[in-house]
Amino acid sequence: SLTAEDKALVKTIWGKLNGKADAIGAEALERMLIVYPTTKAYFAHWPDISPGSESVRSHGKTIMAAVADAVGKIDNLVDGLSDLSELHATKLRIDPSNFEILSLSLVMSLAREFQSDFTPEVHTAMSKFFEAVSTALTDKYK
Ligand code: ZNH
Repeated sequence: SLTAEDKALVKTIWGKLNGKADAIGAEALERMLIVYPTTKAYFAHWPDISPGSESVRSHGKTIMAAVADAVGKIDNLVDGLSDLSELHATKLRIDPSNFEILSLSLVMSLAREFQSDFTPEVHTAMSKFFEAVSTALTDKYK
């Protein structure tokens, strides 16, 4: 699980995003939809699912706002994300294996943004954080 050092690194990286969060969220979403095409089925109701589309950019922003919120709740993710878990489990019915896929895409996009600042320690902290977020999001699945 996340150590105090991991949590500090996650908060530091998030603090350095400086307005780039939305673009990184959109890129991660584009990567997910292209690299793991089965994920496209969940977004079939969007008018345009292609990279750079309004839907993709807007949802990238939504995801990153939720992740920012999760950073603030890093000490209690299961309780903090319970409504979002409920939504994904019952209304959206997202197969939980997809959380890992989006996490990988987010780590990839963050690594591209941070380049040499994305050290193995930061990589570890971010991976563990997204794993904890994913675990919290699956909490309401029965
Ligand atoms: Zn999800 C939605 C978050 C993952 C799919 N999402 C959503 C939202 C949010 C989120 C915030 C909104 C809600 C409302 O509106 O209320 N997600 C999230 C997060 C994550 C996720 C944080 C992790 C990290 N998702 C996911 C995945 C998938 C999904 C993996 C698949 C693949 N979501 C989804 C959908 C939706 C959502 C489909 C809806 C959208 C629309 O419709 O537009």
